[in-house]
Amino acid sequence: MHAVDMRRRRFAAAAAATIAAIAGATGARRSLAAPKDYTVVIDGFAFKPAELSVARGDTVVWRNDDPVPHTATAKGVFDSGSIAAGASWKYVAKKPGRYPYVCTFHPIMKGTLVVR
Ligand SMILES: [Cu+2]
Repeated sequence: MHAVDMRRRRFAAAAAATIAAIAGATGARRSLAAPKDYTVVIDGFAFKPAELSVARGDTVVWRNDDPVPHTATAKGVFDSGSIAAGASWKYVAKKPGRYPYVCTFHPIMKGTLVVR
């Protein structure tokens, strides 16, 4: 084997190791921003908090503490359907944006989900 080929091989191996190290560091940074869980409590015919800001990939749980069913409905984006008294509904935020939502049974109940 020629010396030039050996040098080329060594260079390729070093480059591959550098790329692997960069990929590893990037992976570590990503895991620091692990998805979070948030809860919106439905209580007294109100969403609490009324406005919630989450990152894409985070999970939002609406928990109905009222004695009657409610929904969390942002037309065309998400719709819990009827959440029975004492039950909850889970949604994973997907697309960044600002999404006002209502309870379709009691449209005076309003909330906003902001996805960053
Ligand atoms: Cu309601």
